This record gives sequence, structure tokens and C-alpha cells, in this order.
Amino acid sequence: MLVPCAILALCLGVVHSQFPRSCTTQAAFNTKTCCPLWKDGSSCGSLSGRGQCRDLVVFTPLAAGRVPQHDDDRLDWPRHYYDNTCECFGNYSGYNCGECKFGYFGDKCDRQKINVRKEIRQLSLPERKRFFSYLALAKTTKSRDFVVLSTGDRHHRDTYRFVDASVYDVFAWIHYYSMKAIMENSTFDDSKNYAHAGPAFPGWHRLGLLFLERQIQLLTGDEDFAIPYYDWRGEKNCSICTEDFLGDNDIQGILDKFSHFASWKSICSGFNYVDAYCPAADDHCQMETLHRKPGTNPTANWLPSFQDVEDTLKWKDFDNPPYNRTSQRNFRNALEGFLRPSDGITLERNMHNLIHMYFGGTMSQVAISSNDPIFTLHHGFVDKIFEVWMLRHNATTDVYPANNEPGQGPDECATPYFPCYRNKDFISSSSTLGYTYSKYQGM
Ligand code: KOJ
Ligand code: ZN
Repeated sequence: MLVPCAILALCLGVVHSQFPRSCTTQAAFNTKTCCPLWKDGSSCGSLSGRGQCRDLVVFTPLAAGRVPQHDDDRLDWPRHYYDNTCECFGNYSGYNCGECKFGYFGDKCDRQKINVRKEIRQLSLPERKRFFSYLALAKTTKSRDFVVLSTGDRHHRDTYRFVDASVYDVFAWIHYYSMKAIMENSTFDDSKNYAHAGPAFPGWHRLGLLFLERQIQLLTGDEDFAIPYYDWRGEKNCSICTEDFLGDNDIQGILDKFSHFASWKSICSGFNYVDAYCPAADDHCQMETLHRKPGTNPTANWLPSFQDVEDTLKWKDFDNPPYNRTSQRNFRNALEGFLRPSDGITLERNMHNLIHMYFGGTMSQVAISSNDPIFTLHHGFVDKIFEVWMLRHNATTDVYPANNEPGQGPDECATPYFPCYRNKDFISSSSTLGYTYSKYQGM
């Protein structure tokens, strides 16, 4: 009998993307079902009224004009892997309906709570110490719920394996997995990916921060935990690159040995291999240590100004055709930083992209940037700007445009998050997701 290659190959490699661990069994792949048991012993907690296992229910039609094809395992996420997933009721959420929607807490998910994300320099000393100790715990604790995908050659599904990773590394891996070149007809198009250079960018990264924040809340039992942000407007240099904050580095970019992240290594290096996901150096895919060279790249040795942020916020359109890195006169591309914010026309590196390049080293390589916790603080501020823009322009989900960027359609799932969150649903106030931003320097 001919077993479809993908399924057979996946079965061989199963050890136990952000893939729920319990959905990487042979049975799960054979049946394309990810409806795990909740603690009441029923699939999706159905006996307790939390949810039910449904076919296709969380998925919506393909973006207009795109022909379905199954070359790239992430396209039409998560259909390559699963057709049946949990549909959760009310405030229940998570891959088995065992958790609460963002912003809700308690056994019955009936307690709403809004945390304030503060600028890192606004944290008290105990708050700052707590933040660093939570990150250390997240970096060293194996994720109970998720495993990550590691492959040899992406063309060969018999090289796919699911491996353990720490809570922080699952977060870093999600960003890595989203940005790998898209495979179509067995060739790679690295001008496109699922998280950048299109309208999904702000919401995709918002979801990434929510994922990490919630994982840390669950790991520590601290429901009050909120990730801090770094307001880089008008900075002459990186004032948080000190031992008390994110750490100092030497001229070669190596972090000072007494700094918090000195021993951190990136998961899934090998960013120059388009044809592999996370080619592992060891069982945990851990590779080179973090590197940073803030302000030393002559083409990116400054940080965006207060005016750059104001100019970005003035653009009324969320995004514009062709909905990629060349889109003009719109908020998304100005924020992402492929566009000069003041004229909305000149293609230049600014805003979000400029910060990444300013830091050099790990932060400047899209495949591994999320390994450096500065990524989290930087994207916290990018998300704050997104929030301010939505408020200022009364933006609602219908400003999210239909478009042909793979995985970036309004009704497509932000890829590769699990369960499915639709891209357009992130055009809504952060308070509905359980957080707000502190005021800092007039914003
Ligand atoms: C790293 C990233 C990113 C952009 C750049 C530079 O993660 O999104 O580096 O353009
Ligand atoms: Zn990114």
C-alpha cells in the first residue's frame, strides 16, 4: 500500500512546530487530528463543556487567487499536519481547550485581568530582577506542552523530527520557522515569509509576545507578569545595553560574562540553510552564543527619532497594494521599516528594521533575532506603536486587507501558531487581549 510520503516520514521521526507534544504521535498524524485529551479525560475537554473536536472548523477559505498546493508544509497552516482540531467555547482556549483566552484567568476562565506592560526603565529593582529570573527559568525549563520541528532536507519528509526545546526556545523557534523561505514547486522564494513584509507583520509579532508572556505566566504561576518594552525613540546609543539591564558586550560582540544572557545560545542557527528547518547541532538545537554590536554598523548606527515615530503614526492606511516591502504611504510598511516614515514613498531602512540592524549580531539576522531577549523588548515597543495607531485611527478588523502574500490573508491563521488565530483579529485593542501599555515620555 502506498502511504502518503509526508505521513509516513513524519511517523518515522516522531519523538514524542510550535507543535503540541501530544499531537506529534503516529496516531495524530495518521488521522490528521490534534484534539488532545484535557484533564477530565475527554478530547478538547468536551465532557466539561470546554470545547469539541471539529473538522476544519477553525479554518477559513484560501486567500483569493491562490492555488492550493502542498509543497511548503506551513502553507494553509495547519492543514498539512491537521484537519481536525479543538474548537473551544466561551473564554476557553489552547490546543486542548485547557487554557484561557488571553486576558482571562482561573479554572473557569471567568476572571478578566489587564496587565500593564512597562518601559523597562520604569520597573522597580525587584520587578526588573524578577523579569531576568523568569527569563532564565524560561530558557532552562523544557516545555511540557510543545516540541519543535528539526529537519535535514525540507524536500525529504523522512528527515523531519520533533524535538524538545525550552519554553523560551519554543518562542524563538516559532519566529525562525515563520521566516524560512517559502517552498513552491520545490524551489524557494526567500522574498516572502509568514511573519514579515506584509500585513500580518504587526499582529503576528503581537501574538508572539502574547505567547511568551502567557507561557511565562503559566511557568511561574505569576498572573501579573507582563513583558517590559524598550522605548528607543531618540536614543543616542543603546542605554539599556548595560550590566544592570540587557548586558554590555565587547568589541567582538560577545556579551560580558557577568551579564544576564552571557551563556545564552541560539536555537536553530544555520540560518543560511534555506533547505532545512533548524538543522540541529545537538539534541536541543542550541548553537552559537548571542552576539551584539550596537551602533557599530556604519549603515545603521543611529536609532529612530521621536519624529520618525510621529511620522509613522500619521499614515491612515493600514497597508496598501502590493502589500509587501514596496508598499507606499501606509502605516504597516512605515512601522516595519522598509519605508521612510515622513514621505511614505522612499524605500529605506528605518523604524523596526533599523533597530534590528543597529544591534548587529544575533538581532540583525531574521532567522535568529528572537533568541536575544532584546527582541522581546524591541517588539514590545513596536506593538505599543501599533496600539497607539489603532486608537488614533479607530482601526477595526476590516482595515486588514485581502492580499496574496502566503499566510497573510485576513482569514488565514497566523503561521505557525497553535491553535489558529486569524491575522485580522489582531486589529483590536490590546485590552481585549489582557494588557495595556504604560505612558512613557509623552506616549
Ligand atoms: C531581524 C529581524 C527583522 C528584520 C531585520 C533586519 O527579525 O525582522 O533583522 O531588517
Ligand atoms: Zn520578526
